[in-house]
Amino acid sequence: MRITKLLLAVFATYAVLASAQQEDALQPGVSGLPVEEVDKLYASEKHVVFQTEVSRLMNLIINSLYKTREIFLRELISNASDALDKIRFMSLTDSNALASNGHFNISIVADKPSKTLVITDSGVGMTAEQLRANLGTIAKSGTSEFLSHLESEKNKGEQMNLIGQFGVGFYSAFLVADKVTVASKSNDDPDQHVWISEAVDDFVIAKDPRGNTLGRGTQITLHLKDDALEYLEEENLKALTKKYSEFINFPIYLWSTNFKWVENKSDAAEISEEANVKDDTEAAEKEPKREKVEVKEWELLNTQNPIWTRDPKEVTENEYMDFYKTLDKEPEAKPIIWSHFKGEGDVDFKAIIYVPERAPRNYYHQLQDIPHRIKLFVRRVFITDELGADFIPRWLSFISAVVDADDLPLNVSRETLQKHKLLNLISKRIVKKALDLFAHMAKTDEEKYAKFIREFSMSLKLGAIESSQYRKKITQLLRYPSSLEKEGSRVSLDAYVSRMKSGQNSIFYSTGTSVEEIEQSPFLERLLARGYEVLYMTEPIDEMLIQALPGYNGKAFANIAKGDLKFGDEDESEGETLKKLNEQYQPLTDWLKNTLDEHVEKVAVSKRLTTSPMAIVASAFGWTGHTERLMQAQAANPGAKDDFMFQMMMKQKKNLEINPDHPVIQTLLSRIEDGEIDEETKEVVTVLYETTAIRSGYTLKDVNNFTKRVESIVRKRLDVDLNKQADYKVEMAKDKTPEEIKEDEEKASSFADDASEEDDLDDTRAAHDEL
Ligand SMILES: *[C@@H]1O[C@H](CO)[C@@H](O)[C@H](O)[C@H]1NC(C)=O
Ligand SMILES: *[C@@H]1O[C@H](CO)[C@@H](O)[C@H](O)[C@H]1NC(C)=O
Ligand SMILES: *[C@@H]1O[C@H](CO)[C@@H](O)[C@H](O)[C@H]1NC(C)=O
Ligand SMILES: *[C@@H]1O[C@H](CO)[C@@H](O)[C@H](O)[C@H]1NC(C)=O
Ligand SMILES: CC(=O)N[C@H]1CO[C@H](CO)[C@@H](O)[C@@H]1O
Repeated sequence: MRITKLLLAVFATYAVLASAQQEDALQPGVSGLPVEEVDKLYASEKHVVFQTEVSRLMNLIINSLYKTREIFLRELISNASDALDKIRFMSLTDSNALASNGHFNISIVADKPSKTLVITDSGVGMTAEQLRANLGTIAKSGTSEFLSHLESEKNKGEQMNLIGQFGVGFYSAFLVADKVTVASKSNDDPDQHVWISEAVDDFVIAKDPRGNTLGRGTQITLHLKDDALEYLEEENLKALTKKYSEFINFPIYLWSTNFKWVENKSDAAEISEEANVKDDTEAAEKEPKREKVEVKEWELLNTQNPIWTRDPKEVTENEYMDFYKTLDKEPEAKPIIWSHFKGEGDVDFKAIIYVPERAPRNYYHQLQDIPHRIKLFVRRVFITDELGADFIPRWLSFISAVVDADDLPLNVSRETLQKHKLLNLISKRIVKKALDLFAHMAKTDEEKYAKFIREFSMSLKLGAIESSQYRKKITQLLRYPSSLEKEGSRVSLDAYVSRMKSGQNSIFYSTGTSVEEIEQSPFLERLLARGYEVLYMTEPIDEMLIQALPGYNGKAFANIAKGDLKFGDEDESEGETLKKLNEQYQPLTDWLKNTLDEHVEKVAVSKRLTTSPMAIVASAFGWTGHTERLMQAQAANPGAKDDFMFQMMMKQKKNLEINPDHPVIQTLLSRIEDGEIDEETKEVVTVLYETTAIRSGYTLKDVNNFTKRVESIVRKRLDVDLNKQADYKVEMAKDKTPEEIKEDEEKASSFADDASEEDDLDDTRAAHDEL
């Protein structure tokens, strides 16, 4: 009992001493402007109103991110890290840049008595003008649209993601603080200034009454809300830093309390002085040898041994996954595979490249200006993350990577750097490595690879089109569903070629919007019946890809809906047979050509069909039904449909093929031979042609006439007079009564009132917040 009491007394003494000691030991640069001074300035200085967008943004952040408010620390640390990156980059060409402050660090001090959390960096700092511009306005164009989008967004995850991408994370400080003070000193401003705000409406900027305490850098003091005092606890700060900021490249220090065991030897007095602790209780008599002493000191929170410089064998899977989060801005994104490697030889570098599990949001809509996720370092100094499409071709822009080059000069500008030949070499290595990584995945993990293909086959196809250099390698990576393996995208061109039949010289493929649609196509009939495999191409980009590919391993691609179909095993007798059939059916083909002259260029006996009476085939250079529909969809822009090529291709007549084994065709032939052709036969044949067009993937140019013809056939079949019209009676609708007119007008004006009332509401809400 007595001992406990004594211990308590001892601890109380420690606590008092420790807090006294904290003030003593803290360097002047890392404690915030005292609260009284802040209040004095805030009361006396002129208030500047925020740009409307900033107020809106702050409201949005405060109202929507409450549940994840701990991210404020990540945002402030990453802002500090950016500022450090900037000054380090500047110092490469300006040796004086560091004279004002030679440190590169981020420090965090939690001060419980004043309820403040102080985050200081020795980064580039801001001038008074920059404070005003950076923390009072949002310079990016399109801010209003961006905000409207965010405000209408229901998904909180997406909001954070977008806010992070917009570089406005600083304002998340107001999630936990009701007042924020930013002191900053830039090399370009003789004075250190403070920016103070209580969010939403306005801020003040004033000369820092302390003078220049930072040397250079920025110090953010959060005056924490009463419900956010948990962020003063060291354990919480450590855990958050570990969770979100482990891979920051600069040391992050926390002013923290640690216990040390001190040996009480003969010269005890000296030790006690060192530990700044006096202990003259009786407890010391009972345990004279060792004692626990509380000390305040800087504790390093991150290892900043960059993960890419470490031996891959010593990096855990979790570390790779966590590091990925620093590259990819999507909050939920995960990598599906990665490669950590070293480039050696003509250029030395270390890199980690990651393939994301999913394509980034809207990836295929903004391929032109997709933000690249490649960070370039030179000997661990961050240089840029804006390398652009010169570095990683746009078809590969879905990968994230960190690259640290050994031999690049540090003192060149970012612009000249982009054209540097060593960077070119690195770029080539990265592309090659990425392709190897995909190939490795294909070989070792079929399931993973299928997932990858589902997300990125469009990118690979784009790559095969755009990059002649890697075309062969990329083509090997492609996968298609086929008549033999419909599920998923399984069949590689290599597998297809290995399964080809004797004499087969072409890779047969068919295009359509889905596997189901293609399977209905008449073109497949004989090929499948004879056991040939057909690739099913369902992505619009496939058509372009085939045009870019000369073939694969000496085999040409053959669209089964186009031109002459050659199986490859035809012998002379077959040619003879076909010739004879064509002669035999000439009366019918001539007659069909005449009857369908408007649509048809050529009519011939088909080699493709087994069960359908006829099919419409595009000429070798014409558009298949599927292509035609794609082109029509693409020609949605005004004017595009008047394009000469488009018009010409759309008007191009088709080839009609008939099935000599089909009873309808045989009957038609004998009727013609017997001279038994009448108008009705013509009508029926026209309808047959039109349904064939639909099955062959074409759209009808004249749906009206088609329905009329069908109705006429139905009438004949049912014995209904062709000229008899429907007998109907209708009553004319009456005009609106004056009462109805009035009612509608009232509705219209009250609708307008609603809208203005909403605006009023917004204003009152803002006014309320002001109080
Ligand atoms: C961090 O940098 C500041 C200068 O901004 C310096 O005073 C301080 O000693 C540094 N902290 C550590 C732990 O090195
Ligand atoms: C060390 O021990 C001596 C005697 O045992 C005691 O007088 C002294 O106060 C102790 N010093 C500390 C720091 O505890
Ligand atoms: C960069 O540094 C190298 C040597 O370190 C020097 O030869 C070169 O002139 C410098 N270039 C610039 C643009 O300062
Ligand atoms: C529709 O049919 C009528 C009569 O058969 C014909 O005159 C007309 O040209 C057809 N319209 C089109 C667009 O083909
Ligand atoms: C140095 C630095 O990157 N500062 C940024 C911190 O955050 C504000 C607001 O988000 C930016 O405007 C600054 O540029």
